[in-house]
Amino acid sequence: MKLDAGQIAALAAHLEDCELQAHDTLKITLDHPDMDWEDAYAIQDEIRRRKEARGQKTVGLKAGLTSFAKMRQMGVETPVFGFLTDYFSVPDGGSIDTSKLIHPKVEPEIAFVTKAPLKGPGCHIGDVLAATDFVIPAIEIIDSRYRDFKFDLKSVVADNCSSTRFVVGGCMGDARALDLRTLGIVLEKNGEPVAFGAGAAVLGHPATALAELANHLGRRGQEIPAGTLVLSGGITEAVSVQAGDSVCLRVHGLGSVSVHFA
Ligand code: OOG
Ligand code: MG
Repeated sequence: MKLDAGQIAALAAHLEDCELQAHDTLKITLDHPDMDWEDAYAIQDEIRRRKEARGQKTVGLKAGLTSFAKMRQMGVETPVFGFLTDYFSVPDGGSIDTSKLIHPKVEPEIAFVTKAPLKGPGCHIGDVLAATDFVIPAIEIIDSRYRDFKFDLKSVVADNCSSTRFVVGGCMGDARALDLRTLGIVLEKNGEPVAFGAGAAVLGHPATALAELANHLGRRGQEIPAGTLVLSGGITEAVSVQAGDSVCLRVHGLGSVSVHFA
């Protein structure tokens, strides 16, 4: 680690304040060019600790930058991992107040819910499928706290991977019966199809994202517990939204999930 405990705490407070007050900031690596991966995850962990200390519950985990479309869009090459807090969860068909957000974008995703713990190292797709209770369509809303979504990997990890809201809905799918690679998706904004894809866009198979998350946690002595909701990452590029927009994600055989921005 290159930062001390005081710097970690101050950067976590700064980034969380930006989230809670919906104002942007410059990427933190400009002032801390030497910060390393451990520092970045320590800042994210401190944001999680701050929320939990206020009584907010961590309700899920996420992998991000897992599709080539997302990696190309953001100019990065490695997946990143974050957490989901209780107030991020929006019901299917619900409404999101854009005045609480900076510059939201939506992502079509496949969410997994586990029924057994997943612990790396050595976790692979087979382990993930065996430990999956069901999969379900999800729209993730991301809102980088960095000006114009301009960041590098360490800055985005510290910022809890731009997490802000998520919606799950539609039908539960059985990962044993579905071919998640050919699972087709259509993302609609205001009734117009704006992005298309299939599960294979996420690291060849979306279960790989959970295997990589379990291996990442395993290196830190942690695991994905049983009963965890995990977002496996945007299948297509993220799409900007503003007040007045409605978004619907249709997933082949698993129905649809939608959300409105007010
Ligand atoms: C980082 C978060 C990316 C995904 O699904 O790829 C993410 C960002 O692009 O701001 O959640
Ligand atoms: Mg995402």
